[in-house]
Amino acid sequence: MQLIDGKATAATIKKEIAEEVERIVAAGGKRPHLAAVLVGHDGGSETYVRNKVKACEECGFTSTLVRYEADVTETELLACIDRLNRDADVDGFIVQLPLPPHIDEQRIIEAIDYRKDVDGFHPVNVGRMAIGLPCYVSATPKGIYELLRRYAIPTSGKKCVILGRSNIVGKPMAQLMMQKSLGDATVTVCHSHSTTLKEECRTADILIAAIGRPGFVTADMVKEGATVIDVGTTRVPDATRKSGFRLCGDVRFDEVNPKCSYITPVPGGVGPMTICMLMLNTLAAGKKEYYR
Ligand code: L34
Repeated sequence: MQLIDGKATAATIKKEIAEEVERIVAAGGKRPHLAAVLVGHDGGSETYVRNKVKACEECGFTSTLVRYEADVTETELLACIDRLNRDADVDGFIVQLPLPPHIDEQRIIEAIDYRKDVDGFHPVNVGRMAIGLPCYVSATPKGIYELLRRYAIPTSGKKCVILGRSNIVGKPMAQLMMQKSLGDATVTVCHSHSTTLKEECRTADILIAAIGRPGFVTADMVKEGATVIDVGTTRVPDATRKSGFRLCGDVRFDEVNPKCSYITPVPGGVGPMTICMLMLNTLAAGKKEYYR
């Protein structure tokens, strides 16, 4: 059981990005600029956005953080998106999810200019990715794909089981893993209505857990020698910690670890790669790699 070190891999990639940015700037080009919109004070979102701003600094990007209280109106938020869409200095931006329940998330996502949608959540990017055209690919699936590639874990012809069908992880992950010349895997997606979930998991060469249920994947669900990717980062109350909580993955690491050939830890696995892939998408936005 080799540990897949997402934190170290992300650090390597951020260094590569920083070097490219300095080359671009030295040649008279523009420093990439990422803006992030954060609504309210959700603990997880605060941490993730803080890490994104910090990653921008490490990569040599310009960053802007736009903050709103949780009672911001949808109209105000749409006006903010309109400003960012038209701001020529901003190459890409994200609106951190989840949003408060009175705001229509899908409406917000569709208001973002798809050419600046470095999260890859806009239907244009989702659709282009589904048919294999150049586009922004959402950061978590892209980060997982990159980890598999950098650890030389074969995917072609392998059985890949994905737990969860969310728009930001499960669905795009399935697309990448089945895509010709990318994953080339045989993909099964299981979710809350699946009746043979455990049996499916046991057949997986690559098991990707993205359901947000701490400790859901137990040793009896994992095939000997499988690769296990844990996307879960649920905050579980823990009185022994200074913060009052600990991060808990979807996989019972201690019992699953001995069975598999590769496994990602939580924290330090998929999370840092998510942020790093957002940086890669922002670099592409700065270079106008996909869209003019
Ligand atoms: N718009 N909303 C938008 N884009 C995204 O890409 C996200 N996501 C998900 C939630 N909402 C979003 C993130 O940024 C999840 N996510 C995310 C990003 C980073 C980390 C986890 C989730 C992360 O850095 N995890 C660290 C631990 C951080 C901590 O201490 O809590 C890790 O090592 O797993």
